[in-house]
Amino acid sequence: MTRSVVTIDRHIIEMERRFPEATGALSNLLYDMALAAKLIAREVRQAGLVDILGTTDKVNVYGEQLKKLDEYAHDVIFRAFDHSGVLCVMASEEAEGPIAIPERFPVGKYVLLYDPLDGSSNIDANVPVGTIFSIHRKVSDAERGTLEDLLQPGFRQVAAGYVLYGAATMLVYTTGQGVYGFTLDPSIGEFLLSHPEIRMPSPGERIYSVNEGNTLHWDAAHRRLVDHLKGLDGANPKPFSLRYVGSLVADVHRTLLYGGLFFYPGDRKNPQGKLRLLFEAAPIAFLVEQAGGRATDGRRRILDIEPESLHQRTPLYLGSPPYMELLERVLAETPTEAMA
Ligand code: P6P
Repeated sequence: MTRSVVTIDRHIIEMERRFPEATGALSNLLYDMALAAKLIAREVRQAGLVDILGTTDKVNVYGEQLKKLDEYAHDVIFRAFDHSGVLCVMASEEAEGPIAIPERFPVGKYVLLYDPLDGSSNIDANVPVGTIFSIHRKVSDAERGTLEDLLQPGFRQVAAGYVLYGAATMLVYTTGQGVYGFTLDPSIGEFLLSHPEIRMPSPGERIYSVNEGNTLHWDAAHRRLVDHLKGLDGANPKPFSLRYVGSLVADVHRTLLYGGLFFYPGDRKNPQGKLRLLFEAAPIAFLVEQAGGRATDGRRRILDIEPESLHQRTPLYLGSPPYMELLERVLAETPTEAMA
């Protein structure tokens, strides 16, 4: 007897049926994200074969060279949603301000924030990259969404997820009812349910994931934390292994499946760290908490942070609860010098 094949479409319909009041609008958003993911996956897979690698002459709001695939992914997602009638406004990590829904299209009650191709600086080396998305409900009174609808704390998200363009293309999402993972079967062009109810192992594997190249800029507490994790302080009989891809979605996906710790702290050079709150940390934190893990900025739950600006950055620490407690204990034990 072959196991029933659950496509993402069937899964979304079955999840929607659990909520009689559902209008199907959120389901439509998830369908459209799956379509955008397939289009981006096709280009990422072929990137080495056609001249879509390399860079454009443009830079994004962070001054980072915009790669052709970044631009392509940004446009694919915009076009997948601009006519949907489900969104009132969008925002992209690659665009400075709110992205209005074109006047010729109707608007809806949802808000989409997305990082079209996170980790794209790794593309030329065929390192996994990802798309990250975050969905909120409209909260402003304006007919077409505004910045107020975009600057919402993470606990108000109605859905979040990522697409990992790795050895396989996976779409992982949550609507607050657990975390579900789908693997793209390119032979039929369908995302098939491969990871029902992802739960982060706790404590999970003794893995820590951080860019130690920034050690020079860390305070004493973070240097001591990593020394402890490596067993250099003589207080950890079972040293952790270091795994760091340098592509957030890949590092987070591993941590969701294996457990461990990932952190990108603030330092003297960048007191708020490198990762963006709205486009990366908040959607990732929703997934991590839904899978039984924890995600903080070192002091607060990521999902509780009230955003002040669209592209603000935040330190990010995430992992299984026991390892997060270990991290917090060691950081608290060492008096921290001022970051500046
Ligand atoms: P670093 C990729 O550029 C990214 O935004 C995330 O995907 C990744 O976690 C981080 O930056 C890596 O930064 O400084 O370690 O290269």
